[in-house]
Amino acid sequence: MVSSLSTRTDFGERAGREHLCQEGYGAESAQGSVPKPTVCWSNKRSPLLPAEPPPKTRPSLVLGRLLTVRAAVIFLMLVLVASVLLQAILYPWFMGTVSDVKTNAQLLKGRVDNISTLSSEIKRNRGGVAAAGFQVQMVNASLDRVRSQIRRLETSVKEANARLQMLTSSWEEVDKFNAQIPELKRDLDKASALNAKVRGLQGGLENISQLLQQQNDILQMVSQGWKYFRGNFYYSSQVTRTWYSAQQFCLSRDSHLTSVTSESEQEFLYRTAGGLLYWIGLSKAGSEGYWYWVDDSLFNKVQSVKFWIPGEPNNTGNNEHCADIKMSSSQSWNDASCDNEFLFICERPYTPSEPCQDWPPSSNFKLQCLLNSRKCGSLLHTPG
Ligand SMILES: [Ca+2]
Repeated sequence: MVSSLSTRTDFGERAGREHLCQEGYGAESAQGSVPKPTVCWSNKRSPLLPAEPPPKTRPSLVLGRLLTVRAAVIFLMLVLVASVLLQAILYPWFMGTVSDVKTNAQLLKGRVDNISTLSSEIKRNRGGVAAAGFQVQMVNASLDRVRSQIRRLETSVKEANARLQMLTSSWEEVDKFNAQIPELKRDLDKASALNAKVRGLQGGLENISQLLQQQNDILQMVSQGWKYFRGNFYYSSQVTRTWYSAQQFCLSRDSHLTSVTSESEQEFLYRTAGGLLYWIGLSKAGSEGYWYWVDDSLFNKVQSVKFWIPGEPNNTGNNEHCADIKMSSSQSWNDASCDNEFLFICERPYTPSEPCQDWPPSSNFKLQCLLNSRKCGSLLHTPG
């Protein structure tokens, strides 16, 4: 395609100037017009050039303007078509974009609403947060206390572990002792059996000791002139005394004039008297003259009837208030004047003396017994 070459020359407007310029137009192509250099020349007539004919300016100027208008119209049409095409193409895209913007705007509005709601909730929860902060402080304080307690517990656990180790070592020793327990138990059983035997022997020895002590007491009394009969000692005097004097003598020997409370004792006494007169501890008291035993034994009047000599007591001269053994018979009692001087029989019950601590008995056992025992001490007195 070959572009048209146009020349614009404006001589009237540049009248008076010393130079004229002509703008060139290159060939138009798809890439546009190619600029051409401007050619200028002076308006002064060169003396070398021939004389120029007068210019024909009117028809070329109209043609140029028509071309210019046509080009402008074409350009406007192109612009119009392009705008229509662009509008047809871009409008749906633009509407879709607007729709997207609206959607995004709604989403943003919803998020803003959510943020507002969250803000109000945050405001409402601010008080709760403060309370929660206070509670957190309380919890922290509690945690501090718990930590201190945990430290104390750890210390206690360490101490307990140390004690546990000590106990473990002690327990091993206990195990050793436990292993020895059966043997110790057998030894203990043997010791218990031996202890029982020893206790039996000790009881037998105590009985023997008591018998020996009793025999020793009896021998001591017998050696001093006393006779032993069924738990009582009896002393038959060698001199005569009145009834009261005889009682005083017996009292001085820790005894009384004898009482008679059984047939066997009656028989023992009259056999001891051998037919001689011996005061016994029977006397009368009170205005009625009731008989009584001077050692406070109970006087059995019924039983005693068979001990009197038949016809006695007769209270001769109303002066016989004391009793004596007169006959060597079961019926041997007679009442007589208390002022009479007769032999007399003292009686004292046997009470075991305190056992002597010196066991087994040594050579001076008797002497120690006599010195250490109240009972034995009384044996030092010998009836006269
Ligand atoms: Ca008489």
